[in-house]
Amino acid sequence: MAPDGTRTSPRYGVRHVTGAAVTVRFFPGVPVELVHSGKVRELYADGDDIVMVASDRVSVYDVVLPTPIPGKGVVLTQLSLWWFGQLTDVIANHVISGSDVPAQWAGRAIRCRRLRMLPVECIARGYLAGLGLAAYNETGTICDVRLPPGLGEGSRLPEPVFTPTTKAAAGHDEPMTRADLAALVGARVAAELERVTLEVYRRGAALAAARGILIADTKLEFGLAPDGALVLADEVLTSDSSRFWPASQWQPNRPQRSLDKQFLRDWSAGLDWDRKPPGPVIPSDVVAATRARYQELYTRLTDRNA
Ligand code: Q0Z
Repeated sequence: MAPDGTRTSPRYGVRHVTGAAVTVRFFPGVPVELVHSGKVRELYADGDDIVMVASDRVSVYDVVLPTPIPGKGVVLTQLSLWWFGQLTDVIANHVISGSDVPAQWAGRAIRCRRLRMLPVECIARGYLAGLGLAAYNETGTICDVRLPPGLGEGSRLPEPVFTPTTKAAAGHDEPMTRADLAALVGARVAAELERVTLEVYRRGAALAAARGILIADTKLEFGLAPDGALVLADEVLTSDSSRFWPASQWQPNRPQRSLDKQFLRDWSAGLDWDRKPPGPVIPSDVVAATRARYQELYTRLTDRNA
């Protein structure tokens, strides 16, 4: 604690001081406490802020592979920051800083406002794939929206649709109806989530389409600020939250080629692997090709060098 008793910023020093209590919460090299570890990212608490850190880990068929893709964490973090910046007129976001982060995570961490997260994944779909395709094939609908008959894998939808799902602590996320969503977050917030999710998707998809990239779908997460305002959180329009397809290769009624992971999928499909953990070690040529695809995605979307 400083001699005058003021609170020290809990950034990268040694102590976190609140009033008279001194909480030593740092250990060398990792100045913040881990609060959540995901498949490819970690979430840390730093005082009142949270720091989201993207690793270079990659998953195929939902299995994290033992070999990292160097640069993936930086590219996806920079892409997410860029999208947040493109979307500020649509919705406020949780970003405090992409640079005020511990040095060992430079480029792949974002300091964020800690929000009260809404327990829902807000998905917008412009094309049929994944769980949206499965729901359509079973019922002709997705989240109580009836779709025209005759659509197939990869089909473009007449209009983008909002398909929220529950965030299951364990197991698979379940589709929700609009009534489910309203019961969970209230009618006003539910309507706002739908409007903003579709607007983010439309803006992203239009921008990407002008650069030869189709965004099939995207998953957003939102939180509430202390004043009740809805805030866009987590990551935005990255390849870990969205399906990116090269427009030049799009053809309905078949699985689409993924802009970034196709090398990994093609390579792993040729292995004698049951798609269960542990995943196979990735050979260096496949690492290099995958890395180049992530960089190409970033450069094509943002016009910046990766
Ligand atoms: C994000 C997640 C990750 C694992 C919680 N601004 C925020 N305030 C409070 N909580 C979150 C956020 Cl973004 C929050 N997640 C998702 C991110 C690793 C899980 F990096 N969970």
